[in-house]
Amino acid sequence: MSMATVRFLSAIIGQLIGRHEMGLRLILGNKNYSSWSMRAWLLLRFVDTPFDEITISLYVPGSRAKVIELGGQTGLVPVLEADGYPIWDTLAITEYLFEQHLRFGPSSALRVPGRAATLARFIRA
Ligand SMILES: N[C@@H](CCC(=O)N[C@@H](CS)C(=O)NCC(=O)O)C(=O)O
Repeated sequence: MSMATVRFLSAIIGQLIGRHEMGLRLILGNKNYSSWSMRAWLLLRFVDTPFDEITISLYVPGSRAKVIELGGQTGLVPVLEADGYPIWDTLAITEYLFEQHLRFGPSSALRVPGRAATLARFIRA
């Protein structure tokens, strides 16, 4: 059983027995080279919430396998592990942080017609 599976199962068991493992962990590449990593990191800094960082050396043998081992299903960074659950896409990370910190994000006028589409423009601009 992989470490990612163990973490996933222990998070579910923790929820079931009422032990809630809090915390955010961002798995990212070098911010100088990985703009996707930088975006997720900036969003986390922007919402002003504490998080741990794990930096992975990208584009070397085994780097994708390392990310997969840590829970990122595509092997790409960034991955945000939130309460034990890996969120492995920048847009999904953005949506999660938006749900947790409603003050962050585009103004309500910009949210229609589709929040995901709007957020996609917001982070990819
Ligand atoms: N759709 C992904 C794209 C992530 C992505 O392309 N990450 C690049 C770094 S900027 C990566 O992990 N590259 C490593 C590789 O290709 O092995 C997202 O939005 O997070």
